[in-house]
This record gives sequence, C-alpha cells and structure tokens, in this order.
Amino acid sequence: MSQRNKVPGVRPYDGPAGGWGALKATAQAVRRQMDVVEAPGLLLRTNQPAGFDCPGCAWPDKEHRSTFQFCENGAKAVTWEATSKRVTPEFFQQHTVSSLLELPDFDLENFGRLTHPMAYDAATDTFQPIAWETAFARIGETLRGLESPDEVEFYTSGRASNEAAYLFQLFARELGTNNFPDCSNMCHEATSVGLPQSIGIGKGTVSLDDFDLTDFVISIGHNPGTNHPRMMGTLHEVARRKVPIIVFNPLRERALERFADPQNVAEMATYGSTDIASSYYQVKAGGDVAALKGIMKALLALDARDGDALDHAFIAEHTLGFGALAADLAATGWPDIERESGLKRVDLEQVARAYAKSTAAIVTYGMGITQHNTGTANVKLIADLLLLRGNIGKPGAGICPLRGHSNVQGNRTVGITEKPGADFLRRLEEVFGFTPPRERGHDAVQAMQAMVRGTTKALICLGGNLAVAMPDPEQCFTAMKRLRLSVHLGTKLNRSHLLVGEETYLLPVLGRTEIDLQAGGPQSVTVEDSMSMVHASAGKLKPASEFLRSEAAIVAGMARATLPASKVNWLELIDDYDRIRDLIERTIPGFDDYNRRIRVPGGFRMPLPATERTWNTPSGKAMFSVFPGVRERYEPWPDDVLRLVTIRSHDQYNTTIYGMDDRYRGVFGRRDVLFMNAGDLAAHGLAHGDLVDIETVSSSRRLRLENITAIEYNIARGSVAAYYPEANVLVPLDYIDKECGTPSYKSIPVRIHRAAARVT
Ligand SMILES: Nc1nc2c(c(=O)[nH]1)N[C@H]1C(S)=C(S)[C@@H](COP(=O)(O)OP(=O)(O)OC[C@H]3O[C@@H](n4cnc5c(=O)[nH]c(N)nc54)[C@H](O)[C@@H]3O)O[C@H]1N2
Ligand SMILES: Nc1nc2c(c(=O)[nH]1)N[C@H]1C(S)=C(S)[C@@H](COP(=O)(O)OP(=O)(O)OC[C@H]3O[C@@H](n4cnc5c(=O)[nH]c(N)nc54)[C@H](O)[C@@H]3O)O[C@H]1N2
Ligand SMILES: [Mo]
Repeated sequence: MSQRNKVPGVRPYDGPAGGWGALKATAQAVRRQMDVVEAPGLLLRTNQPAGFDCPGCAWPDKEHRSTFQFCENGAKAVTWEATSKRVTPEFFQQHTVSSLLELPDFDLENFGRLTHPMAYDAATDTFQPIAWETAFARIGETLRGLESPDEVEFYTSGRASNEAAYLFQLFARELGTNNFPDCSNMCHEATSVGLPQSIGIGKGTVSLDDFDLTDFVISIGHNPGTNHPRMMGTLHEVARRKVPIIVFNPLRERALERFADPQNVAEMATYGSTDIASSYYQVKAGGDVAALKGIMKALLALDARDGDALDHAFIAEHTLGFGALAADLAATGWPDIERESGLKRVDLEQVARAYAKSTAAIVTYGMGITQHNTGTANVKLIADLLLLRGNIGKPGAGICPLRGHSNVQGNRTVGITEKPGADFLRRLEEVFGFTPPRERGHDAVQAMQAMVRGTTKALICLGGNLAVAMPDPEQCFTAMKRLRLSVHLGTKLNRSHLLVGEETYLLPVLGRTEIDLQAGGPQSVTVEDSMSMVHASAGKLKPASEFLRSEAAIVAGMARATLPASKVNWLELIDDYDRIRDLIERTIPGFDDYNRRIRVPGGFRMPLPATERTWNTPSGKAMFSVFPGVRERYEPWPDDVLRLVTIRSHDQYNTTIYGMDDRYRGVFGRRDVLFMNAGDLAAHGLAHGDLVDIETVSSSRRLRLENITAIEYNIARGSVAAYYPEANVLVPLDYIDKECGTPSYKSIPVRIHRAAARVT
C-alpha cells in the first residue's frame, strides 16, 4: 500500500460512502456554482409536491417529500444548472470556436448558462447573436430544402419533458421521418427491447413500496452511491432490515459496501455506517450471462433435490419456454460458467440457496448489464431468474432497471422511438390528419453512421452532447463537422455545439429549475420516473436570461417555420401546456385524465400490466428465454485480451464533468487512470503508477488511448476500467448489441502496453 501512495492524486478511501463527506461536498457544490443565499430555499423545493423534479436521476420519491439537501449528486445537478455564471454574446465575441474546441469539457460547461440564441458565422469563426424568429425561419428553410425528411436526425437526451418530447416527435413525424436517435439507445435500450419479449412491457415492475416488503435483493451492474444517490436511502433501509443484498460488480464500489445515511442522526453522530452488500461477487466484466446461468442451474438442481426451489404453479400458469431453458442450463457446464464469470460454483450455489429461501425478490440493474453486446440477452436472463420463482407481479418482488436521465423513460412513453408501433401511428393520423411515416428510422448508432456516410445532412438535438457520448469520437466529430445543418437546444456549452457544420444554431433553453411563463401563465411540465410515476415539475427560479425559451416553445417555433401547411396549431399549444397534455392523452394509452391527475401531489402511475400478471406478449404468457453458451462476445478473443469497462466518476453527469475527483474510488484531481487488478499489473510487468497505452483489439480501425496511468484497484482479474467519455476513443462505433443497437461500452477488448518512451 505504501507503493500506492506514491501516485499523485491516488490514495485509498477508507470511509463509508455518504456520511459527513457527502454533506461537505454538497455544501461545496452549492458554493462553487451559485449565490449561497439563494441555494437552500431552491434545494428544498426540489422534488417537493409543488417544486421541480430533480434533473439528477430517475429514482422516485416517496410521496415526493425527499429531503433533497442530503443528496450530494442531486445538489450538484441542480446547482450546475442554477449557476450564476453566464455565457453571453460578448463571451462568444471574445472566443473563436476553434479556440473553444481546445478547452477541456469541464471548462466549456463551467463557463455557465447560455443566454442568447446564436448562429455560427464562418467568416469570423464565432457564434453571433440571432433573433429567435430569424433562427427558426432559416432552420425551416434549410429543412425544407433537403431532398428527403430522412436526411434529418432528431436526437433527444432524456432530460426533456414529456411535453417537449411529444412536440418534438410530432414535428419530425409531420415532416416525415422516424429518425429518433436518443440517449436511450446508448443506455437502457436492452431493457426496452428485452423486457417486452419476457414480460410484455419494457419497464421495471417494482415500486418503492416493494422495497419495504422484499426479503431478497440482487444488485447487478450499477453504482447507486454515485448515479442514483437517493436509492442509497432505500438500500440502507433494506440492509438494516437484515435483508440479503447480493452484489455482482467487477469493481468494489464503496457505496455498495458501506453507507452512512446523512439523514440517520445516530449514524452521523457516531460516525457509524451500515453494511449494504451481504455478499459481494466480483464478476468479470461481461461475465453476467455465465453468473446468471450458474445461479439458475444451481436453482434447478436444488429443485430437483427438494422440489420447492421453483414456483411450479406460477411457471405452469403464467409462462412458456421453461423446458427449453432447463435443457439449455443442463447443457451448460460448470467449468464454462466458472471461467467466464470468474466466480466459483460454490458461491453461485450459495446465491441460489439464499434465493430459494426468499419469498419476494428484487433484481436491480444498470449499465453494467445493458452496455454489452449481449445486453438484451442479459436483461432477459434476469427476467428468467425472477420468473423461476414467480417474482414478477407480487408484492415485494420484481425487476428494477435503474434508468438514466430523469425523464428518459417518459420520452419513450410519449413517442421518442425509431420503431413506433402501428397503433400509435394510426392514432396520430386520426387526431392530426397527417400520415406519419411507417418505416423504421435511425437509432443513435445508425444516425451517426449515416452522418459518417454523408447521407444524413441535418441534426437537431433536443439537449445532450451526442458526439461526445457516442463511441469513436474521431469518426463522430468529423461527421458532425460535415453536416449541412446542426441545431442544439441546450443549457450549457458543450463540445457537440462546437463541431459546427455549414449552418449551426445554438438555442438556449429554460432549465427544470426555472419559471416557465407563457401566455396562459406559469407552466408545469411532466416527467416519468424509473418506477413509471408521472408527475408535474414546475421551476421556481428566475430564468438565467430573459431571452431563454422553453424547449416546447423552441420545438414549436421550428416546426411552425418548417411546416407552413402544418395541421398543428403550434403556437396555441405553447400558451398552455394542458393543451399538449390533452393531445398526449388522445394519442397514447395510459394518460387518461392527464391534466387532472398531475395536479394530485405525487402524480399517477402509468399502466404496468405485468405487475398484475397480465403478459402483453404475443403468446399472452411470460416467456423464458434461452441464451446458448456463456460467452458474451461475438468473436472469441485471444486469452491475453483484457476487457475494458467505461465508468462514471463521482464528480460527473455523463459528459458533464463537475470536478476531477472520484472520492469513493480514491482518485483525486485527475481522470487519466486505468483501474487494474494487482495480478494483471504483475502479469504485464507493470507497477502501480506506470504509464500505459491502451489499444482496442480486432477493430476495423486503429483505436488507441495513450499515456494513461495504470493504478492498482480491487477489480476482477481480466477486467480493467477507465472513465467515460475520455475512453470513448477506444470504443468501436459498430461494436454493438445486435438485438438492440447499444454500443458495448462495457466490454471493449483491449491490450495494454507500457507507454512507449516519447520525446515531450
Ligand atoms: N451523478 C450522476 N448520476 C447519474 C449519471 C451520472 O453520470 N452522474 N448518469 C445517469 C445516466 S444517463 C445513467 S444511464 C445512470 C448510470 O448509472 P450506472 O448504471 O450505475 O452507470 P455506470 O457508472 O456506467 O456504472 C456501471 C456499474 O456497472 C459496473 N459494471 C461494469 N461492467 C460490468 C459488467 O460486465 N457486469 C456487472 N455486473 N457490472 C459491471 C461498474 O463497475 C459500475 O459499478 O446514472 C444516471 N445518474
Ligand atoms: N463510454 C461510454 N459512453 C457512454 C456511456 C458509458 O457508460 N460509457 N453512457 C451512455 C449513456 S447511459 C448515456 S444516457 C449517454 C448520454 O448522452 P447525452 O444525454 O447526449 O449527454 P449528456 O452528457 O447527458 O448531455 C449533457 C448536455 O445536455 C445539455 N442539457 C443539460 N440540461 C438540459 C436541459 O434541461 N435541456 C436541454 N435541452 N439541454 C440540457 C447541456 O448542454 C449539457 O452539456 O452517454 C452514453 N455514452
Ligand atoms: Mo444513460
């Protein structure tokens, strides 16, 4: 360990997650970004019945009474948006786009909130102010001038409200395309594609109440201490009830080991903490297929012996495909399971025994499951595991995907999808009187590939930072710069905005925290959380600039200018968002009485037929799936190849970097590190702190990341980890889950070499 201390900025973190450290960091985040006076009142209004929905994550709140001041990363998300720093036309006057492109991502966003609509001017290489109506007119003219509406991509990042997202899809479909790349394609698409096959709906089935009733939890492939901090309160309660929480994760994540709940007075006063995981299994990256199959194989063996490890009545009444699953599990050998998962048979048998004893089990999962080339298969195997003991559609049990962006689930519900259902399109046609396109459109990777090919000419981004979030920036950045038109609706400057094409517009939006005043008075928007609760969110702060417009208003403005003969009265809709919600209600099932029900504190839950054991699958039954073998990759890699996972630090929100620390993993002031197991370091002849180059194996293009500091970390042998987005240079654009199109951000085959000596 003394060796560890020699690497600058790398020192072990021994405390629990949460606790006083989190409170201190919350206070710092507030101080750094905004007037201290304003903050406490604002923070207290987050996730309150009459307040705004936290833009941080999609974890729900019980009765919407969250004590928000205790959520460090929620506070960072809110203060980052509510900052008093501004990016004005004068700022753009002083900085050319080329000079801004030289700066790190952190600096770009840290300049503050965008204040004016801006258009790129190639002659001066700067953004220049432009009037809203002129911007809309020019965007409309360019879009109308394209040969086909399919030359446009409509990208959505999951922070957009239901209302803005619904208008966005309406605009694109009336124009004539289903090209809807969205952040979900990089995130939980495996859930959206896999779960409907298994249980008839692509959403989680648990509610917060189920966590009060559960007696067994498996947490697999997610890091809630950083990414879903409010979930830690829930897990903390579950752990204190002595419910087993079994973790599968290649990295030791501190919050899953020990957590001190800042709201627990006794724990805080005594500097105590609660153990979260009852068992922690460091599965190899990409080893989840093998681990899940191993648990199920052991469960079937227990049942063969004792006859009660499976819920036979449930399987007979509610499912199809059990025989094929059982045959496949019988044919899958323990040596293969042990090799691919990196876990021992006795351990997986132990998990199966504990699971067999439980009466109501929940499996929670995140990107560690979905961002693999078997992401969809992984999700279906989790469903299999739950179905074997009837754990869907009963209190205290179910499947719990941890969604990403705070409204990514709602965006999908209101029609942001490249593969819309026939019923939805028919209803759009009935209500609006135009014929929407039927053909499938582009997802995120397909959209980027079309930009690389040059067949896509225009990109409109409802938020996000597409080029930086996607794999292989060299290809993506170049493609963005070749666009005829790019339009970005954003709160803060990011790299995608600066990859200017022939015509580029930067349209600044009101954030969640801000008052949205329209002709009909202050407006609320609505969002859907990870547990399908839809509720209203109303900003409370004065807007960052008087020139900002709401996302819905900007979408409407562009649509009106692009479609002179539109069947939609765009401006009228913006006066009063109740009118948008009425249209949502008329075209999408589950929104009955929408406007009344969002006025009830806490909102309402979208229909989840699977929770009532109604299976909307073609067979009308829940379906077991079969994944032959245990190997996740399509191509067998040589044995010396390591598997790279890309992860988020504690101080980041996707491509937004709040700070340079990753406290719980013991990394401070830097992000240029590669987490490696001590055995792998030794096998490579490397020591903690050595500089390495990383190269992707078997890619059609040469993908490298150079001069990274390899550090010793408690991570599964054969797996290495680096930060996203820096490591995206190593992710091939076409290395995807072929079932759902998601890039395999967490199973990149790489080789590591000591960095070549370079002249500096
Ligand atoms: N503060 C903050 N909150 C966020 C975000 C953020 O960036 N910052 N992002 C939001 C978004 S869009 C999303 S999608 C979510 C992301 O939330 P998470 O799903 O927690 O995202 P990651 O940081 O990618 O962490 C994935 C976890 O999976 C583990 N893992 C990696 N590979 C494997 C594997 O093969 N098997 C298993 N079992 N585990 C593996 C990693 O070690 C890590 O602990 O969070 C949302 N909330
Ligand atoms: N290697 C690797 N790559 C990944 C991942 C990974 O784990 N590893 N994760 C993937 C995942 S899960 C996701 S979801 C994507 C994320 O991809 P995106 O959703 O595209 O990226 P974000 O970083 O969330 O977008 C940040 C930008 O959103 C804008 N913004 C913030 N708030 C608002 C708002 O209220 N309105 C509008 N209009 N704009 C706003 C700001 O301008 C900010 O710069 O990245 C993916 N990429
Ligand atoms: Mo995500």
